[in-house]
Amino acid sequence: MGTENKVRERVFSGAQPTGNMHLGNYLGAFRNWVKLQDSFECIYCVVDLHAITVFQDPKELVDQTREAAAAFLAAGIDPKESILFNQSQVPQHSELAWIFACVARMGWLNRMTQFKDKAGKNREKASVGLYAYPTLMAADILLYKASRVPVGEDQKQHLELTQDIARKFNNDFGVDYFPNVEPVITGNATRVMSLRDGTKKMSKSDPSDFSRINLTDDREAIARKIKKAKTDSEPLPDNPQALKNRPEALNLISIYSSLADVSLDEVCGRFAGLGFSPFKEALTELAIDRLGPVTEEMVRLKQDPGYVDSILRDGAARASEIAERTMAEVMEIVGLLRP
Ligand code: AQP
Repeated sequence: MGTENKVRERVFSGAQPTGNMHLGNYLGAFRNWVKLQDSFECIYCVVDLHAITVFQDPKELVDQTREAAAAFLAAGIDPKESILFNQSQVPQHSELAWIFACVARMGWLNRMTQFKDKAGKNREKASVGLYAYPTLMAADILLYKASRVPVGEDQKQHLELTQDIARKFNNDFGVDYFPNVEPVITGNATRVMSLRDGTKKMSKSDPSDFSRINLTDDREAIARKIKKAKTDSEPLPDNPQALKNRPEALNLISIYSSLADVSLDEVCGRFAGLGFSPFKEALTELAIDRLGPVTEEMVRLKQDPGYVDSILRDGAARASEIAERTMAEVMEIVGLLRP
């Protein structure tokens, strides 16, 4: 069914083209996005303007943008069903972000933990864009008046800020214009952790390639990384509660549970009392089985940039129709003259 026939709630989500898409993006985001296509009008965006809040090599950024779009497609996003585009092709994202920068309060942004994590001790040297990132994210979502946003656990705070911005905008201007936005956080792997350190999020920007499984990794690479994944010396427990102080074990068991679509209890039941070696073998087999079709499609799409570009161009044209309408209405509400 085409998007024009759906009178359903709208879903928006995005991912930054900042490097290799990984298992965390797949389990925490893409796989859930695919499921939502049947029930909602979905808009999925490669958020390249977010990516440049940290310096990106221009030549690499172009390739990374195509690669991110390829990851969406390989995971099962259907570009006929959903709108798939890259953010910078629709300039209204930046326009609305400015208006939201004037609505959001400094105190709200000062509380954002992702900025503190990413800026680290070098806060004075971080870009203004990195600080204002959540106002652009609010614009991405509200430009399409999306009411559901599927994300990993890490984005929850930014979504709360989006809700605050929508409420304040409606309040300040005495309108009931932007909808309430609900985060959709599902699955057993809402926060996939690094394979080298179970207390750190699996991330594209981690300098160690062994910390993550990339969606471009072949079977050998997947097997090597799981084999080398950090564990502890205890056998696997018979219940998930016993994993409380064992972050690496919890991470691997959560990954298994998510890939196999079974509960943590069931995974513990299957492997209770065994060492990590047989568990890792089973996890490797499962990961290769589930990720194989995705990684093969990624490789195929990487060889066809013209096709990926045409999908992004078409998606941007469809997104622009909605974005132009919203922006015209917002400018009228705010009192910005357009003779
Ligand atoms: N480790 C993760 N576990 C579960 N979900 C995750 N997501 C990202 N990492 C994990 C979810 O994937 C979507 C796209 O995220 P993103 O790539 O735009 O931003 P990010 O969260 O900043 O990802 P990275 O890998 O950590 O990128 P860098 O290193 O560039 O900052 C989001 O829904 C996110 O929740």
